[in-house]
This record gives sequence, structure tokens and C-alpha cells, in this order.
Amino acid sequence: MASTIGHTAKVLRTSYQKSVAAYWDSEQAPVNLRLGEVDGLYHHHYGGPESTRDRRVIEELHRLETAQAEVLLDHLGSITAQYQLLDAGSGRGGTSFMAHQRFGCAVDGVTISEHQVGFANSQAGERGVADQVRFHFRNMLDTGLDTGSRRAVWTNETTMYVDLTELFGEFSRLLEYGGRYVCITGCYNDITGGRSKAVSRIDEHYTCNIHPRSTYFKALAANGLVPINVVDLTAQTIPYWELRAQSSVATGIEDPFLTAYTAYKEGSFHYLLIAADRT
Ligand code: GPP
Ligand code: MG
Repeated sequence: MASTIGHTAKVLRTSYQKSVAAYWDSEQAPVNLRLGEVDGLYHHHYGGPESTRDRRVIEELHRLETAQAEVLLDHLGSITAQYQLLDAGSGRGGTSFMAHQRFGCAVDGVTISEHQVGFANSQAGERGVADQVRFHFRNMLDTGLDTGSRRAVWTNETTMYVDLTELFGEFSRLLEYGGRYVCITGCYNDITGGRSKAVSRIDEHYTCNIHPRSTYFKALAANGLVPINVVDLTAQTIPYWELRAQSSVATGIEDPFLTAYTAYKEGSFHYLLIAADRT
């Protein structure tokens, strides 16, 4: 039916109805249009019950943790299958398995948790890589591995448990000339001063001792490890912590991380990647 002034007046009976129609006539909200573009169904209502939300949040957190380890591996340089690598503070083994999968080379992981050694070695068995990826109940300050045997060594959030000069001394011994050390860590900001309350809460939660940023570079330099790349990952990790804070697996440490990382709150803490070459 053609729209005429008379017809419009019949449909829109009151000035209230005219104002409602005017609202929808000019409505262009991305929350309706962008969502509609997903599959061509345009809704004008809110979301309903969703029993899979938590599962999808957990999958997303896992995806972000895997992406973090990929960033670490991206900085190891060109690694070929004949090299040997070390994961220092290997936990349940995630980064070690990813490294083996990517480079095809042997990886040793060391951890002072016997439980983690057992867990990771049984994972290696299940994955059929137990001859290539091995986990040992050893101290990363004194690995017992051969001098110069490693092309690359990494620590993925483990350096806050040890003295850095001692640790980098051991890595310097293990790395061949030109070998690469990659560290992802949380460190406190020398510029804002000492340990903030939020950083102290993180220390207490994990029984660790977060170092200042400066200590990393002093200890690297003291051990012939020369930085080639330093990447501030702080801004990139905040969405992970925001999502984790709203998830069913939150542990309570999320708020201290967000407070410490966020510049407008504290900016007392950085999430840093450091890659350094053995000279
Ligand atoms: C995460 O391990 C890392 C640490 C315990 C070291 C502290 C890290 C800093 C950046 C300060 P996890 O995955 O076991 O921790 P969570 O149980 O909280 O996920
Ligand atoms: Mg975790």
C-alpha cells in the first residue's frame, strides 16, 4: 500500500506513537546491525539464557594462554629439529609441547614440583612424544644439563621464584654461543617506586618474589646475555585478566593484576617479554 499522509496519520495515531516511530526510523545502532551481519538475522531484543557461556569463556581463556606461549616461541629465533631446548620452570608442560610441535626438536623441562614432573611426563606419553619431550625433577638454578648444550632456553613466568643473577648464570652456561634466552615475566616498575600493595598481594598469593624491571637487565648483562627484543605485553594481557575476573575459574588474584597493570590505577607492574642472545 502506498504511504500517503492520510495513511501515515491512520497508523501513527498519537504524537507519542510518532516519536516512537521516529526513533526506529533513524535507529542505526551497531549493537543491532553488527550482530545482525553475523548471519543475516536482525534481532530487536536482548540475549536469552545461555548455558554454554562459561564453557566458551574457558575456551577463550585457554586460547589466550596458548597465544601467549606462541608469542614466546616466536622470539626463539630459527630453531631446527637438531637443537635441544630447555623450558625452565616447565609446570604441566604446555609450552614445551608447543615448542616440540612447532620445531620438531627435543625439549627438556625442569621443575621443582614432583607432581608437575609426573603430570607432564604422562602427558608426553599420551601425546607419543616421551622420547623427545622430557620433564625432570631438577632445580633451574642447577639443571645438571650439559654446558653449551642448548640452542634456546625460556622461562614462561617463572623467574619471580629465584635470584636472577644465579639463574642467568646457569642459562649462560647452558646456552651455546649465539643461543637465545626468552623470558616472559611480570616485573615491577622502577619508575613508580617499590613494590605496590597489589604487587605484594601477587607475591603473597603465589609465594613468589617479583623483581623490579631493572634487575632483569642488570642480571642479563652480568651474564653475557644481550637483549635483542624487549616487548611490553602489559596492554595485551589486560583483556585476559578482565575476562578471567568474570569467569567461574577466577581465583581472586585477578583484581590485584588488573590494579597493578592498569596505568590509570597504578601502572606499578609490567608484563614483559625479553629476548637475549648469549655472547
Ligand atoms: C602463573 O601460573 C604464574 C605464576 C604462578 C608466577 C607469577 C606470575 C607473574 C606474572 C607475577 P598459574 O597458571 O599456575 O597461575 P594461576 O593458577 O593463577 O592461573
Ligand atoms: Mg593458570
